[in-house]
Amino acid sequence: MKIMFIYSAGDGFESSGLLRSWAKMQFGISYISSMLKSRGHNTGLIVLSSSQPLNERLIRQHMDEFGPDVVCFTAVFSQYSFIEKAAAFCKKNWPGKFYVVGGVHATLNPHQVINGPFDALCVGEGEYPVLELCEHLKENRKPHEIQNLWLRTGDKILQNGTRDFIQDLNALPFADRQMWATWIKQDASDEITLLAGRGCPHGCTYCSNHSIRKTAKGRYVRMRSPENIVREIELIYANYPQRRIYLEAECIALDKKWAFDLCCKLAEFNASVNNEITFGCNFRVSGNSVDEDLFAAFEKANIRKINIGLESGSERVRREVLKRNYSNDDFLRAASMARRHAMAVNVYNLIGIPGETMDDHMETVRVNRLCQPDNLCTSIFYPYPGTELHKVCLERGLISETVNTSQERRTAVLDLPGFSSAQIQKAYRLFEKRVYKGRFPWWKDLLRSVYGWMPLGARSASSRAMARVPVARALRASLKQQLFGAGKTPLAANHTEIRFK
Ligand code: B12
Ligand code: SF4
Repeated sequence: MKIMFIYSAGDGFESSGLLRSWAKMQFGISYISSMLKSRGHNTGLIVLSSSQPLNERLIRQHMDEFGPDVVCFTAVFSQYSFIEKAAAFCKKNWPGKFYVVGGVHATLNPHQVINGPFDALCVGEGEYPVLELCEHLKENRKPHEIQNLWLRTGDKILQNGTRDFIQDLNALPFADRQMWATWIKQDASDEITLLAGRGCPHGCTYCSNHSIRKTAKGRYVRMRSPENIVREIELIYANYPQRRIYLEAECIALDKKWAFDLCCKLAEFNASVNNEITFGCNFRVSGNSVDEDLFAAFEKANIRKINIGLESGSERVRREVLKRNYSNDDFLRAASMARRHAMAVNVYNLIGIPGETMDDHMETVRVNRLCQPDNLCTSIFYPYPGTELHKVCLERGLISETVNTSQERRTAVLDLPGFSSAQIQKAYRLFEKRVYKGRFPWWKDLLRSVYGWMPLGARSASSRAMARVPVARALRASLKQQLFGAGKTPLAANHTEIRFK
């Protein structure tokens, strides 16, 4: 069978229409595709930009050329309305195909999504359900009892139950990177992502994990074996020029024994090659994860970048609203430990959380000032349907049933009693400036402010335009270096030491 995947993203595109980096590759459909290929099916991919009008010409070209039997769509909440439009267009123009949708949004909101232009939707993991579906269709059997799939025939909807979460991730073929090759800009200095595990044991109220966990039975937090991960790294090493790999898992330290084993294997791998790989990963601060031995193991494994979520600097907001129970001191210890072990520290922050006040936000600024992250990843809180905080927002009348998805995480959608939407927007704009204030000469602060005022579209358009001119590109790189510092961090002795860039 021929299966076409259709993926969309709102940003991250070059002016050429290609995705800017391998980090933009989506794992879900890549795993489904490799499973299908391993059983002799043929797969294709179309990548669309949801911030542009639907590119009908591109869809026509690929649909006609490939001639799929099944078309698979994937969407997170904010991509769903665009994907629905794309599916309606396809269904109208190629009526004989079988249309399936999956991904986090369909998983958490199947009752809404089944009313879209699809023949089936998938709740949860799709590798085996799509494989079964294709086998049925290949044998001209009407798809019927396929666990995880909701099937629509006319007005009738058959809601099958879900199978257990896939327990042995090592049994899956590696994610299909080949399908993305013509859709992603090729750049040897880029970072390639690799999925090291699935699921998270924590219950942060703004994240979808606590809801996804309830959609099936079986162990939800699963890690691939270190040996299996290294086999994929070997393949990447042999087939791609990139020498930076991001180990995607909700947190690298969810299982400390596993993390130590993985670090040993990564160090062994690096000792066996001429050109070492540097790694990056996510780290969630929790009771026992801030461990000197573990960070020493990260250093030996050549982990050089760590993403840590602070989210809010207010311990009250973290504990009572976000269900993230650790102290600011734990967070700052983790950041300084990472620095001591030669890692660049990227810190994730949220602004405008329900229950947050301006004072709470200034706590977030204060903690970030103490930490002086190498990079700030800042978002305005956005309530994703299916999460606990989305329910809270509805109950408190902070949002209506429909939340505007344009400018997700960049535009304030809440107007809070102690933090108005205008204040949230301003806090977002000034965040970097506040965190790094006084650490730079005045003219760098001024440039940062100008940059902060520029709408995002203008920022990326100017960036893209500059990238096309070699002299401007060099200037931009030097300016970025001046403003944000180099990737590698001087090693701070402890968190009270503030790094002047
Ligand atoms: C890694 C990651 C990314 C990576 C890679 C994306 C990816 N999914 O591979 C990057 C950085 C690109 C990314 C970007 C974004 N992400 Co993200 N991401 C994740 C994370 C941490 C892991 C996803 C993952 O790889 N899981 C493992 C794979 C195997 O699972 P999967 O993708 O869900 O796919 C399986 C099933 O869903 C299903 N499936 C998926 N598609 C299809 C299609 C068909 C036809 C079928 C049958 C089945 C099926 O089968 C797959 C294989 O088992 C999740 C958290 C989570 N627990 O899901 C957030 C998460 C998915 N991201 C989220 C968001 C909001 C985003 C962004 C919008 C952020 C932003 N503003 O830029 C973008 C959207 C990108 C896009 N256009 O879709 C939210 C979605 C919330 C929601 N309810 O919609 C999540 C859940 C985190 C959260 N806040 O709770 N993300
Ligand atoms: S630790 Fe991260 S991935 Fe896990 S529930 Fe919290 S926000 Fe989600």
